[in-house]
Amino acid sequence: MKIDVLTLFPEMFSGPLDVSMVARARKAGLLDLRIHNLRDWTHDRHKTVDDRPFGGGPGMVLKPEPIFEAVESLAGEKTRVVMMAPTGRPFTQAIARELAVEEHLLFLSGSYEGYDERVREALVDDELSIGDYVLTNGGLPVMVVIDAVTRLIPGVLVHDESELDESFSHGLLEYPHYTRPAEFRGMKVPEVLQSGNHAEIAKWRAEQAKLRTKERRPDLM
Ligand code: JCQ
Repeated sequence: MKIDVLTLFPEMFSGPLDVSMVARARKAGLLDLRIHNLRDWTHDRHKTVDDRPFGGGPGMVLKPEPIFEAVESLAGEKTRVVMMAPTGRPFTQAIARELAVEEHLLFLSGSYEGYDERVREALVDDELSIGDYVLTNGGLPVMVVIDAVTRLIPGVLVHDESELDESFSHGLLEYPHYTRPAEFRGMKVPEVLQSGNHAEIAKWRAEQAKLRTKERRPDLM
């Protein structure tokens, strides 16, 4: 898969995408990830990317020209253009699965008061939100989506069962996990997990997942 990111803060992207599974996917050639500075598509001395809003009011708006030029130079026939913004539709595991089968994604990472509306109208296929809060720019949301999508690219996840097992894949929160020691500072691992009875263990885990979901995320049930 190829992923391009268009941002005003390319420095933000070194670190999170250079470690763990995303780094491995890149090194294995399963993910070709490129970060681009929007200012590279400006033509004036000051590399201007924003301007005052028509109609007045506070804040600045990202002007359309550099974004149109950037998207036209980076996007092809098969590109899905994704914009991150609090006004987008909520990003979910189902959307991550959808994006993971695309050939080419191009992310627009917004900032200030956002984009000139004509960018949305003419260029954007998907506007996504990672939650109901406002960040200073779309860098972190873009990295969240890239992380969630990368682990679903065929060949990236080595334990292919873990995706099936995990929270949200079956619509419930995950059951509790334990490892050794069987007793730690007086806190004991549930007896059933040490019983070796796989049917009982599966039953206990299913119950726990349901209980947890009912308690913490009734909206998922
Ligand atoms: C994404 N939840 C919050 C901030 C404007 C495109 O316009 C803007 C984008 C941002 C960054 O994204 C978020 C966000 N999901 O704040 C302001």
